[in-house]
Amino acid sequence: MTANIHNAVFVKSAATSGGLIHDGLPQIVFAGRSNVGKSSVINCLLGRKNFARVGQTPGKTVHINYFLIDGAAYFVDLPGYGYAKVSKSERARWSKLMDTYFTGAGRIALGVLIVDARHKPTGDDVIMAQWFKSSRCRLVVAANKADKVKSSEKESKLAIIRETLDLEDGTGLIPFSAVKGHNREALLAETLSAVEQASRGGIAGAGEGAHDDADIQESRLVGADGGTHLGDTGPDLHHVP
Ligand SMILES: Nc1nc2c(ncn2[C@@H]2O[C@H](COP(=O)(O)OP(=O)(O)OP(=O)(O)O)[C@@H](O)[C@H]2O)c(=O)[nH]1
Ligand SMILES: [Mg+2]
Repeated sequence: MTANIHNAVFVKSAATSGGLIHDGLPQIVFAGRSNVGKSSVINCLLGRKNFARVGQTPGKTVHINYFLIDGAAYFVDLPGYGYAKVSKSERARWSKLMDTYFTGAGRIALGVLIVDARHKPTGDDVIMAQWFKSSRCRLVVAANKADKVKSSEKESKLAIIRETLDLEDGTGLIPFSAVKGHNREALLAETLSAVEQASRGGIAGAGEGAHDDADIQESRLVGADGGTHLGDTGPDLHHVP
């Protein structure tokens, strides 16, 4: 049975690791830089306006927001990373939250990494892609704001994104526009198929306990305070060699 995408309800906003949901339902996780359009992509997929909140100001989504889709799966809107104007304590809070989310929380049925179609992915994007790969979940990359890229430049921009993120041949890279709805059907199909697969009990090696600890250790991030964190949302990320 395909989940009804129009039956979506906001469930909760988690500000601390204690608030994370681990109820066994599959989770579709949307990650990306601050202001890249994560909330807009969710709204676009759900066919709703301003359901997940969208802001002109980067850093609008500062908590992990959960939306329940037809009682069958969650869409998870992660706080954006890479926004400079964030206090150190706030950054540390985000880091801890993301670290807990990726290392132990929930069944990630599909990671949707959203990057900017116009630009080469940042170092933080590369690290986030590594984290999804380490989680062994299905991954799809949406190159959002494709409406701002000239058609003559689309292919070369996509090639740069694929190369920089070192995507496997089988990993989907979808040029997307949350504003125009461009390729909404393609991303939706990927999402619904991941939900179906997860509901049948096969999350393609992902989910709790399926992380490859060695891989994760390799790509662990450190925050500004030097502690080991995943997904420090600020600009002071370093890849631990
Ligand atoms: N042109 C264009 N603008 C977009 C697109 N998607 C989002 N935007 C704009 O980009 C800005 C940020 O969008 P959000 O959806 O709030 O981005 P976000 O990634 O959720 O941001 P944070 O919650 O701060 O991490 C808004 O002004 C959107 O209208 C798109 O496909 N094309
Ligand atoms: Mg947002």
